[in-house]
Amino acid sequence: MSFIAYIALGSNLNNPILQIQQAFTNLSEHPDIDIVKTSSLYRSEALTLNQEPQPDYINAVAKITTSLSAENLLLALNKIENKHGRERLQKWDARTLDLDILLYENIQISTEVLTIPHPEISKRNFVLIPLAEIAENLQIPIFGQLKNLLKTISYKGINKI
Ligand code: ROI
Repeated sequence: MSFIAYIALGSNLNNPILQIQQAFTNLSEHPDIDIVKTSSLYRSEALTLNQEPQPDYINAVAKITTSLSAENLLLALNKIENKHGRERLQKWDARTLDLDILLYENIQISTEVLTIPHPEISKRNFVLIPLAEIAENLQIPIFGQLKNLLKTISYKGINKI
């Protein structure tokens, strides 16, 4: 069986452009993951808690197919993050690499470790704008049409690179 999923990539430490490019390579080299499409890379102002300053992020998204369950896909993504020296300090800290499952088929899951669709998907321009580049007609469980979500976000502070 092969399942469609969308992954968000983000980095704002240690050469973020290279981190994202290498993460695409890591995903494509995984035996149970195939990349179908990748978005451009975007430079985006950090969204932070209490506007504490952080370096800009590089963000992108990928459409993949995988034989892994959502839980095992998360474990595979965590392994790739760890290869990139990701340290889990605090939720809103700067990071070398963040890989989030945005969507997995049309499932809805909410456990301690995994919530799909990603709960912040509808608010984040650095997710929705690259997603629109590769899947403009996407229908997102709970949140609705991507096209409608795009009408509600700011286009400031994000640039395709
Ligand atoms: N801000 C931007 N612009 N991009 C991210 O990927 C990102 N990731 C995060 C927080 C700290 C919420 N801010 C971000 O985890």
